[in-house]
Amino acid sequence: MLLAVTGWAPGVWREQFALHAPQRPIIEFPEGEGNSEIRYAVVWKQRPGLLATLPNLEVIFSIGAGVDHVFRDPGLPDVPIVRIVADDLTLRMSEYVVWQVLDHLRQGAAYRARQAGKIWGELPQPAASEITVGIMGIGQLGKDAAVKLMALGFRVTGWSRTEKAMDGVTLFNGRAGLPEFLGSADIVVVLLPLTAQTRGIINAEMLAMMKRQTPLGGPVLINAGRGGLQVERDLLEALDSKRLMAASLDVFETEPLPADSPLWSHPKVFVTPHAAASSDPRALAPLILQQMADHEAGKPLCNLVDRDAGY
Ligand code: NDP
Ligand code: OXD
Repeated sequence: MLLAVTGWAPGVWREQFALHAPQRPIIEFPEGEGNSEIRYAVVWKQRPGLLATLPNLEVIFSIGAGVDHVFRDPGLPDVPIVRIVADDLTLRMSEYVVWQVLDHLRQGAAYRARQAGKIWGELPQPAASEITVGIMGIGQLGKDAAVKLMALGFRVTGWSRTEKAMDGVTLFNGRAGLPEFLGSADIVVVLLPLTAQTRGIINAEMLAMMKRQTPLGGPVLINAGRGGLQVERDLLEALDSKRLMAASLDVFETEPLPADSPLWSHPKVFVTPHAAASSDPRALAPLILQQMADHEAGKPLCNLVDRDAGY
């Protein structure tokens, strides 16, 4: 297999693959170009053009759930692309979503500011049952977050590309369903993939569709999908004009977030460094290896990416 992982320490992936499948030779980028023995490429932000040089490549494995980084390569060979769908990753994302939703519900930012000023005083405390959390992109990650939020008493809605059903969750789909979805959510959690259809979707037009009055004092946005989904200029404008009450952002138009971005120090923004749900090689390398073994045993690959849809 070729390990073509950039922008992420590849060493720990190599260690885990070697530990669980010592019989599988691993070639690590920048080696491997043109190598006819490579059957599998395990990638994160692979160098564009690299995979097209591998004449016997059978499968591309993304070490993340998102595959926009794979599609950045205009010369991508026409072989199946497998992405990560794994309990370990899903649980981490649900932790992040629940953490942020609860922080907004319980006014974490306001209490931290009060503590800094040694101010004793209780703030209004809306109940979870008064809050509707709208999950924009209710796929593998969004569905699990929905279940966990409902267990805490939140009302949950979801928005997807295709029509779906989920117990206890009011679902909307397509562009036609967007205004009602946004207009009924107090907190919007974005867990969309970055595709040609979703790029820049968090823009002034979308922010204007969000609910005006909420029990939290205004609508809240949480984006852990991809930075390319958001137009940061529009987000800042919505925050500064009080159209948006607060935002938790894990992903950014440019990563790492540049030091001069106003988002770093904005009082209404909570920043994490694309860390909502880390891919843990200890949990995920064995799953990738299992798929290779299944493929060699003639079984179908799971978690395949739909090239036309882009996710
Ligand atoms: P899924 O493919 O399982 O779910 C994606 C959801 O988005 C689906 O509900 C899908 O609709 C919906 N969707 C896609 N395109 C559109 C569209 N044009 N309009 C409306 N809805 C749309 O992906 P996952 O849940 O596994 O992951 C989601 C994303 O989370 C990843 O692509 C990645 O970008 C991000 N991520 C971020 C991490 C982080 O640490 N910040 C970690 C892991 C993932 P439908 O159900 O109809 O297909
Ligand atoms: C992913 C990510 O897509 O970590 O899995 O961003």
